[in-house]
Amino acid sequence: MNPRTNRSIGVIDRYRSLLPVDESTPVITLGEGSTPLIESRKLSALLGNRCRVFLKFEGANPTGSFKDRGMTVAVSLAAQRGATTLICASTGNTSAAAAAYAARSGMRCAVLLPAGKIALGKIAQAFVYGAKVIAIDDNFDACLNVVRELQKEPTVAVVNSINPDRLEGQKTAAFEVVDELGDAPALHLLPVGNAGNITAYWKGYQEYRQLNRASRTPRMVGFQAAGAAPIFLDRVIPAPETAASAIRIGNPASWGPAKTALQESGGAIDIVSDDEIFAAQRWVAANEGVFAEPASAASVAGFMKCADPSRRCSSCPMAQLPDESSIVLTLTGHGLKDVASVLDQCPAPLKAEANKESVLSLLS
Ligand code: AN7
Repeated sequence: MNPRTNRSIGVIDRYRSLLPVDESTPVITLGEGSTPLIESRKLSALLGNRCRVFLKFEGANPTGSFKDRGMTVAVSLAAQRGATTLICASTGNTSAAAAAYAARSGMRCAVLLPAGKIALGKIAQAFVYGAKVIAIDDNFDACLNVVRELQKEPTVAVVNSINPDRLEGQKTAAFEVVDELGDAPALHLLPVGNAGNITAYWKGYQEYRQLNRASRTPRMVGFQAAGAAPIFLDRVIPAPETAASAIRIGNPASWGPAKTALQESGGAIDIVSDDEIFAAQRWVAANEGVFAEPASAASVAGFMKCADPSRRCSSCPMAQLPDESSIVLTLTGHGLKDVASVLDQCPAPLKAEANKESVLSLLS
């Protein structure tokens, strides 16, 4: 494996020749990318140790999610083109990243959020980074429709993933996986909301294959929350519902490209229930020390489903894996973004007196 690149370098400087930037692009970065790829022997054990399983922990990005990779590219290019205001619709993480990179660049930022449906950490980020926070009494899909109408406004840059610069930045996560493993994995699992990230990873893997930096491309496997599963069900979901608020999306922006990625890669899309998501979130925190937000845990929940012959579907890509294969799961965002959803399920802490005996009696 290659040693990781210096973390203070952002993805534009790490992968400049593969990104749509030039010498005059002002690089607006927070040192995003180069996130940990953590081997999980306990997940490998669920497959009888036939394969090696890795967690790409995107919660380690500067604003706590993978969105920073796309935002550094989108905001740098928006600045180069003379934009003065950034705007996005968001289930939370895009708005946090947009607000931070706007602050860094000196641009203004407005974020359209579905009222009452954003994890508190993400709202706090948008406020503290200085964005104008606009709550819309409707769901994310409605917010995105408003943003689409604002696309033609002069000096405004839309930084949702309908902006192709976002996906260019996000594809760098696939580059990092190959650089670290020495080749592409056999399978790549990730949660799917707007389907931009699965599209971006697929683009990155294909580009590395064409450059001969990888000998193959992985099968892409996406997981949607059961109550917000438009791609799995192949129809728009007008009122999507899931406690994994980041992926509460009924009409994904990158639906078409994601279907292409699934087909071309020989991959699959499946669903996981909210109960499976929260169980997986606790499992990966308690067993591997990695705290990911609920939406991110959809990839762990999905892995667990596919690792279980009694629960996976007949065409599951995990059923046909050669021994020694590598499997990568992206954990898209940090668990600290949404502590309320965890605290809801926490028991009260144990109580002890302020002395050794009292504490020891609780440890036996
Ligand atoms: C943690 O922030 O759509 O399939 O507005 O925050 O590329 O949409 C977030 C999505 C997965 C889904 N995990 O990725 C937004 C937003 C986390 C996320 C997804 C999101 P896409």
